[in-house]
Amino acid sequence: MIGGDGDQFAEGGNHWLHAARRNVNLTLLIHDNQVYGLTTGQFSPTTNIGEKNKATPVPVVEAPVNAMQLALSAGATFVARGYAGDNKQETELLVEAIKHKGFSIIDTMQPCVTFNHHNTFAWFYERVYKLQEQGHDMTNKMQAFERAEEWPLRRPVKEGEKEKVATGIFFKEDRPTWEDGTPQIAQKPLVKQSLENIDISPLLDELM
Ligand SMILES: Cc1ncc(C[n+]2csc(CCOP(=O)(O)OP(=O)(O)O)c2C)c(N)n1
Ligand SMILES: [Mg+2]
Repeated sequence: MIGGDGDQFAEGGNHWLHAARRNVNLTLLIHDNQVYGLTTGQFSPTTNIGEKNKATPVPVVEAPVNAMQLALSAGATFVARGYAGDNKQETELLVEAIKHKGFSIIDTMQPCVTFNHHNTFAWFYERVYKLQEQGHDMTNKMQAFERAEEWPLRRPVKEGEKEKVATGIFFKEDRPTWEDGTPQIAQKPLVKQSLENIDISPLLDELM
């Protein structure tokens, strides 16, 4: 499943939260360019405070969603942040997310070269670091929350301050998937299952 930051954190936000809670075995890839690109650059739920552009001339005052913390608290069992300027890492994350049994999410920071002239490739390049090179324990949910708290900021950036943007796998755990709990649809979906030879008379008798 793929979508933009507007799709996945605004209009479609409710859908994946429940897929994460249920630990449905699917992978959600978010192309996070921090704007509504298709509709010409309006600010989105992941736009940083203080941003402005042609479509949003007044600086953004709203705090952005914290995608990693949202996914962790919703119950996602594989939570990662990618950066489109690092193909090797992105490939590894995609492979691991798809291999993971359960709900996996990768929020990939993918600068919008047309409408976001602040969070550019160069901006990210100076701020990203790799969790997997810093001894991060991806089995520790509280540690994942702490790393996720670093960015995005919920306040304006201070003079001379340089954010730290963690990338890689924040969290991974195994827990039963939604499919594990619904073996009746393991072979084919309900809609494709035969309605022949189903006797509902005992049920009707019980209700009579
Ligand atoms: C339910 C709904 N609301 C609004 C729209 C209008 N709309 C189309 S694209 C878009 C912006 C999508 O932004 P994002 O998901 O960040 O994708 P991007 O264009 O940046 O890749 C919006 C609001 C829509 N298609 N559906
Ligand atoms: Mg977008």
